[in-house]
Amino acid sequence: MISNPAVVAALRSQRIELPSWAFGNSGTRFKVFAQQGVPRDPYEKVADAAQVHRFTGVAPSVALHIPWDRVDDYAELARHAADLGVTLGTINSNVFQDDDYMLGSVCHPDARVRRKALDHLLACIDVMDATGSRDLKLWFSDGTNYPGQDDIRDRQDRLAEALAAVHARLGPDQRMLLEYKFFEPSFYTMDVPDWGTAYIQCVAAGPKARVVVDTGHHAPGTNIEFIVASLLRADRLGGFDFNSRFYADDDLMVGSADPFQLFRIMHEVVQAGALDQALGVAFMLDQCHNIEPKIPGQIRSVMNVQEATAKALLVDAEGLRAAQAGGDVLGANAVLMDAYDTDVRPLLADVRAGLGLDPDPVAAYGRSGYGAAIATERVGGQQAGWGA
Ligand code: LRH
Ligand code: MN
Repeated sequence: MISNPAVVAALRSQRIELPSWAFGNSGTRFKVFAQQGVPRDPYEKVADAAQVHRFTGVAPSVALHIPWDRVDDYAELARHAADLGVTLGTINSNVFQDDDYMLGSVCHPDARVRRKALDHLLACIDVMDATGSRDLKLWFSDGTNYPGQDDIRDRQDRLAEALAAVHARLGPDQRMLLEYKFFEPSFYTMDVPDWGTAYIQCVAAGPKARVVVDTGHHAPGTNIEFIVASLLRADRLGGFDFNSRFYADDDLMVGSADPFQLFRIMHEVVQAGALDQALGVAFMLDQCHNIEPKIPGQIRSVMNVQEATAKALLVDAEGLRAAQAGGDVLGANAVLMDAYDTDVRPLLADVRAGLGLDPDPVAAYGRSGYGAAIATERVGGQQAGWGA
């Protein structure tokens, strides 16, 4: 298959941001399994993320989570990252792990608690100033568990107040990305449960506010690509938290549970020209490798996004438009399925060869010995996890 130069170029310039927390221990309420060689601090997390970029060539930035990635000197951490050929990316706030937030953070009935939560969000912007990050990602566990527990509209007013204060604090080139989730840890209402609520709150907050689509945060059967197309049309898609799931927010490797869904999502992205970084859509992974080795898991995940993107780039856009315009239902569907059914692995091997990389990143990482080295070197200390 002759690789189309424009497709190859688009794939070579793809940028997928990695989550620092994917390199730490993670699990469920039943058990968090510790793994050998897991990082003990943000410096080691960044070093592991740099390995993913080393073998894929398309993952040059690492998102941080505060306070999980708190350090004394963020500029020094940014220099450490630069020495390893990567940058520090999106800053994630965390107002979901403090006893004060039992009834919510920015939506809490008590103004003192809301102030505490807002102060954390503003402190995360100070971190962005130090790391040079563009985006602040806001996910709120806020919600209620029982009908009547609190007033739904009052909580929306409280949320809007906090988002307005965050928006006002942002620098000229900084943005805030609001992430929604339909349930968990709250089980009756989540204060940002869906894209509509996130969109309403972003429009109210201001032009620097955009919506994040976490692919694990929808009710089963939700047509996520419809949401993506709608947010792109409204110029309010800030980015993705990519992962996949069979049931709930499983945070499994993107594309592993439903590669066809990932393809349909990337089809909407490509059709809208949103692979172009100029449109400001951030492609981030948000995953937990509870039982599988973490660095190879991230490498495989990046490859899954590349494969879905490559297939989306191979869609015969003209043929599709013609079939759609002609009401040719089967013809239009066939155009899409032809692209989806294309084996793009040779194309991606070309892309990697052009970047001076091994066509098989997972095997190349295995041969590098890095995994074995960190397993022996990283003894003692406190392994990183979902705790500060
Ligand atoms: C919430 C979420 C959010 C992060 C957390 C690690 O489920 O998707 O994006 O802050 O996971
Ligand atoms: Mn997420």
